[in-house]
Amino acid sequence: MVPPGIGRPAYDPSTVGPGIVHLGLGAFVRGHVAVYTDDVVARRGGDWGIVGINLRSPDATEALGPQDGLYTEVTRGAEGDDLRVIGSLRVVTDVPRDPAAALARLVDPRIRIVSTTVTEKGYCVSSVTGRLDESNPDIAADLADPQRPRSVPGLLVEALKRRRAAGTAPFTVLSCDNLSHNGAKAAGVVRRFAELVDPAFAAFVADEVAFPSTMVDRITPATRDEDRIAVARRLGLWDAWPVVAEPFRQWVIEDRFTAGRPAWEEAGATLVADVAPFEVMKLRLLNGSHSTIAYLGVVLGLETVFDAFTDPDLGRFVERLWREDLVPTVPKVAGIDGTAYAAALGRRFSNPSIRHRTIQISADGSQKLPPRLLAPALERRRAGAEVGAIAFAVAAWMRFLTGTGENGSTHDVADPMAARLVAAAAGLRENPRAAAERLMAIGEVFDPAIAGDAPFREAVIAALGRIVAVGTRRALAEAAKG
Ligand code: CS2
Repeated sequence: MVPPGIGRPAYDPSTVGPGIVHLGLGAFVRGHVAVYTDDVVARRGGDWGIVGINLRSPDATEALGPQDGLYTEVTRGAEGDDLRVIGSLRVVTDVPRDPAAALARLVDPRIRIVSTTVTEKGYCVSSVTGRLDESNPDIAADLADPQRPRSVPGLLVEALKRRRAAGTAPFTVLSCDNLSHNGAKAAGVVRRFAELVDPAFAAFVADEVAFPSTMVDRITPATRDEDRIAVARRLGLWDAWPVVAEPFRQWVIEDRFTAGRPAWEEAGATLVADVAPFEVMKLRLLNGSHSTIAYLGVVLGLETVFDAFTDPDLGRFVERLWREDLVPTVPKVAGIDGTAYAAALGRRFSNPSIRHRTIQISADGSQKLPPRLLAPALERRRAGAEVGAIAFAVAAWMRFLTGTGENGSTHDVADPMAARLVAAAAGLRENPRAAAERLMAIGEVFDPAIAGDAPFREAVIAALGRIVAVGTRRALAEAAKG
């Protein structure tokens, strides 16, 4: 029994059939796609239940399986928590435990959409070629044994093939990851994988499978034990995996679905013909400043985004980064106002109750830097502008790669390329220029067009030199002034 004051599904979840498979069942999707879907099913009904599949870990199955997929969404504003039980997640499973069952879910004819939050690395794209990375161990394994896939492209292609063989229409692939042109990226890797296993089938994928792009946004930190305890107190029962998120949420979706979709617009989503301008705005202004806050925050011992953004030097530096280097790259099209968006971000980052840890956001910098900070740097340089703030942020990432903070603390460098990055950053204190040059020579992170731009290179080298010479705190205070 859900106590009064706590929201619950306005429908009987057990009667909702599956319509969506979601790959990558972390915190984010449960605070976003599943909430929008819960709203729509409550208003309109419809068999749009979500089957959540994790690709790597069985944690979600263990936590949510015994509670029939039900979990608590905690909307955490500055004034307190609003709790609501979400009913749209109907089934939870994972690939490691039962790969055949996961595949069977994707082949189920009732499934009309496969959405993903598999992070940047889940796409297995080579950042050098921009295409499917055939040397990625998961891709190589799936190419050798396509019927027992474990990568995202491998799973999608095998499922689509089996559907076609059974005369079932293909699902729409809905990427919800923080990548620029996420639909096109998903399409690229799936089509290439199909071409490698069966060229005739690749033509079918190209003609018949839709890959709309989306921009997703809601700050959703990893759930902590304190959150579980707070929820248990209010709910009167133990929820093994509630999700905590900020009040703000946004979803902009390209309206190209071949087999129908929930009326997500009724839950506040915006359906558009072209997501790209929204994606650019969000990836650069939100995620670009997030990464900056993360690297500076970890090095300076600032635990959360709130701690970091309300630090006067860091907050001021982020305002400069937005104003000088990032807002000018946001397209000026209808419905988009970079300055207003940045101002709203300032308020979101100042929510004291959201404990979003800088170390969490610091993960996977090699994947995150290119779309968030290096792409806008290149655009600005091509326009003849200086990019001093971005260069300082990039230097902060380099400083972070040393694995030690300013106060002698140590931290993890979590990154698929960690070994290479850490090796390139070795000796950074003795010779910052050489370390910056070694790092900028890594083509998987730095497009040669930006790494080869002398003013950008020199700005990064100078920023790192200053960080090493006077310490991150003083260098940041200087950089904040511009
Ligand atoms: C963050 C994002 O971890 C990160 O890299 O920048 O998860 C961010 O919180 C979301 O994109 C907000 O919508």
